[in-house]
Amino acid sequence: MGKLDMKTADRDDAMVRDLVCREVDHAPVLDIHTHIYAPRFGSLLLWGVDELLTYHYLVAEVFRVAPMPYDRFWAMPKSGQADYVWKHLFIERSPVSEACRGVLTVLHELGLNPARRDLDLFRKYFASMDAEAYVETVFRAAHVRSVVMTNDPFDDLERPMWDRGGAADPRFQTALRIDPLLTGWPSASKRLADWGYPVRGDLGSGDLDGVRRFLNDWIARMKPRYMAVSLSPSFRFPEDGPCGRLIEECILPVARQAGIPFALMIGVRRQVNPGLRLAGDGVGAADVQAVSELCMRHPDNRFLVTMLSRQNQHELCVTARKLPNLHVFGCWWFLNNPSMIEEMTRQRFELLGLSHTPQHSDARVLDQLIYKWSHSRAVIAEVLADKYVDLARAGWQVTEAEVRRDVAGLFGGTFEQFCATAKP
Ligand code: HDL
Ligand code: ZN
Repeated sequence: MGKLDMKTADRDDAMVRDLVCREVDHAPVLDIHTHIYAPRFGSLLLWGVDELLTYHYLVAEVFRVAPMPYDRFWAMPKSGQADYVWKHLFIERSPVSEACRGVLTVLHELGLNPARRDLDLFRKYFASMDAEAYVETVFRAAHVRSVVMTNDPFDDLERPMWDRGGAADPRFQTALRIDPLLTGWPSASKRLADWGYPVRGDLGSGDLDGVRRFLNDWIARMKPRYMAVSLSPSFRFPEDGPCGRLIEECILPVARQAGIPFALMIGVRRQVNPGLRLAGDGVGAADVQAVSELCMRHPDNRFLVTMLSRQNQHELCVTARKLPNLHVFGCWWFLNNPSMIEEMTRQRFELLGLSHTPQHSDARVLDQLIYKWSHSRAVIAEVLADKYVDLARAGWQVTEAEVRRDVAGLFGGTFEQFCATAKP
């Protein structure tokens, strides 16, 4: 390419990059997996700087630099735990980890000056907030149009809140989470029996009917976008134990009839270190062949899949190329870091084009939407711009409307189209 052409090409590249950053930065996103609750769920909705500082990612990190007896930490009030994290991870050493940087991004984007390092001053700001108004503030700052919650009928705190009913809020969509059913059938079957379902635990036809009724009752109640489960690296399919049987005989027929996808989040080693509680889970490489078998054998079901091990990502993308009923999503948990988001998003654009959902926040604390989306948008914009620049090198200039269309798809539109194809 001649010198002049190069200069023109460089200028055009810069224009594309600016356009993509603008569109990605402000695109309203549907966050398809979070642990945030609508305000009507009361104390289940976590927000504010003490909740941010005691996020389980930071708990794991503070024990690395300032170990203490676990029970002594957990006996502290939330503010005491937050003080401990702030001291050891922010004041006594620079907060360079992704979870630490996230706290600073939230404070900064809310207009508080993190450099003041004055935790009590930050607390005053949050103390002045009302939950409903603050939801609006955070959704606006994060450009989030709606989140999908994680709604668990086996959660003793959440279940009674469904008895109270309450108006659905389109900003907070639901997902029916059923881990205990698939990963702890013996005790789950006892709970179903306590709740009045004719379940004996023998997985006979009566049990399978009872489980299908349980699922349908909660689908009618919650109107979930999808049913979800997180599974260990040892997940295999087909498998003639409770997990495989319940998926085959209950989850999939009910999901098909309800017209909703089944979401599998695979690769978590639960409670590697129980002393850390929520922070004690780990990761392991799982078997992508199980995903392939599941999707191949059930072409009329729709599957959303994210895997926790970096090791599984390429094989999952190749598997998705073979299976149109498989939608890959997110850089989950230990993969939700700039270096991993970049690697995974590049790989997905190269192997899947735009037919995937690059990110979900997994936010547990409302305010985290601000940092988790700000940090991810920066990386997704850079990778997407690179792809458009590659296209320009091949003589294909994308238009502003095409960029906006593509970004809307990546930020929830493609997920919604995929869910619509699940409808019977
Ligand atoms: O199982 C899950 O949905 C995970 O996301 C866990 O909730 C985990 O504790 C988490 O919050 N990861 O980000
Ligand atoms: Zn999660």
